[in-house]
Amino acid sequence: MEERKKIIFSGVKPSGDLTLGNYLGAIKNWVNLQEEYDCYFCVVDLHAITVKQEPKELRRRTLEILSIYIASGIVPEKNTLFIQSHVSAHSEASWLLNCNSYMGELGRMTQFKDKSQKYGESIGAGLFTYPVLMAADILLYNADLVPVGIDQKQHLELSRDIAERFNRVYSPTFTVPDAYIPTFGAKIMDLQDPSKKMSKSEENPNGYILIMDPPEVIRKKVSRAVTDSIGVVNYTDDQPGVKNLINILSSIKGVPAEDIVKSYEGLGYAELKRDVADSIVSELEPIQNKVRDLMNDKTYLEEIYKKGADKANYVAMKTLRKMQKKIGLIPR
Ligand code: AQP
Repeated sequence: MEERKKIIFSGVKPSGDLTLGNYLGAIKNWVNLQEEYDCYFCVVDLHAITVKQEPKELRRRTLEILSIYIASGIVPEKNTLFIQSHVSAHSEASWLLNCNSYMGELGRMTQFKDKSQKYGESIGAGLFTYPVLMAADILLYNADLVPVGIDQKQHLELSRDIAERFNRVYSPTFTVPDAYIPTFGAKIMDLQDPSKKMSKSEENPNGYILIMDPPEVIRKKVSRAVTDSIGVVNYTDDQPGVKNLINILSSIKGVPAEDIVKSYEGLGYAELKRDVADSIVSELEPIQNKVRDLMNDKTYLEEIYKKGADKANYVAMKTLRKMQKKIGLIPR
């Protein structure tokens, strides 16, 4: 009998234009995993609306992210590519799991704590329950593995807790998922403030590189990246700006940081920045060209996301029905 392929679920939210952090921490790694796993790659638009979105921009970004997935090398025929809001089971399962989650565990999420500092009392309730929707996304497909950057590790651990609790209370229902954190590029930092992660909702555009930034903009942003006055290329926490540049290079080239450091003996930050900019441009330029082509072919994109939604819906509904039945809801 043919062994079942292990299942992967992952997604990116269209809350802003995607950064190099989203690419290196998530999408680039998916490309390598698609052969070995049965993959569900989702544009998680319901997560994006946890903060205010301009409707027209949200629509554009949703399709652009789908295009970025494909342009980065995710093959639509081999994987299930879909838009989260097209599969209503995500919202329904999220409610059922909300009723099995605790305020205390959600209040401990560092992303919520960080964001609540920014929004204060007017923070949206959706930002509080966001990790439960994320658990629903993952558990509906019985994902074995969830490739994410380090920033999402805590949310994934909560998904595991929620799955284990449901399994204990109502009998085994969900696969308990594992995080898959990439060896290189798991946390790309802000170019202007390397103590915080590169984020698409950051206000200072010099802090991030967008996947769709033109080459000259990429070069300018890298040349302005904050370093230090030490002047020697070292991979150490005392030089967080330089460490971040090495991490970017290491992630794009797939070479360990120590090897990169060795190759800069006797060289300075100018050479390092030049090489980092060159490597980002050569990695992103072909992707950008394909994205532009795909964005001009809305019929093709529609075909992909409709097919994806049909397939995802079938699997997700099966799990949702199981959940409803175990909880005691009467089947129609
Ligand atoms: N800086 C980063 N380095 C490595 N991985 C990262 N990811 C995000 N930023 C970095 C990974 O990208 C995937 C998708 O993330 P998301 O869009 O769902 O949410 P996020 O983690 O909250 O990303 P942002 O860019 O920081 O969005 P905003 O600013 O809107 O909150 C995840 O796997 C994440 O780990």
